[in-house]
Amino acid sequence: MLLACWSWVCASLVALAGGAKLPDPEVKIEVLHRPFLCHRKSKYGDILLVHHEGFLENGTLFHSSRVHGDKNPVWFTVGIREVIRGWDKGLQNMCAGERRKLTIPPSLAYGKEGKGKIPPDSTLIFDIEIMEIRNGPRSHESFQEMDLNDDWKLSKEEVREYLKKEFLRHGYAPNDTHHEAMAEDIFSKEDENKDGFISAREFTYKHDEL
Ligand SMILES: [Ca+2]
Ligand SMILES: [Ca+2]
Repeated sequence: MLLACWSWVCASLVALAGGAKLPDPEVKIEVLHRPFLCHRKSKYGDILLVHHEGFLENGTLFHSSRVHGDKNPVWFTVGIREVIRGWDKGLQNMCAGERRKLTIPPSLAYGKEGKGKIPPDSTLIFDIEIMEIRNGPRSHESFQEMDLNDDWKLSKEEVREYLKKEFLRHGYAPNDTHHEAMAEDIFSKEDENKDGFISAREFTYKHDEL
């Protein structure tokens, strides 16, 4: 399981690495199953739990989360390039229980290099099912949860409390020294005007427009 704060830090790093942009090719999205009940839809910054099968264009299966590894679905944050860009683009606006087929051009997947079993310049086809959707570290809900005194800004104390809670929630022992260092790191990136607080605007600012 990913810790929310790691994704948060990761998002800032990705933003720094970002460069000039060309118009993007599209992901082809086909809905295979849409559940009758849909309480909320996935959006930028959400954490998704998914099962997935990946195929090459010739039909070769190169990965299945149901068959390979520990056979568990995987968690990731959508929209921050923690995964290939084709997933970031193709898995928004989805309900829990929904299944989609995504056809992803190489430039939104592993590009000219390829990776492992994936040859260079491969178009990839994924069958993806969302098992669960959770609020990501960038959501309005997360901000409110972190802002303990409701003053619309986060102090270092509040960020440390949040990190402690996240650690416990994921079954790790809290570690004050570690949280202190993480809070420092987060503030050095997120507190843009260096006033010692992360404002709601600083928090929800999208580093990477899709
Ligand atoms: Ca506060
Ligand atoms: Ca600030």
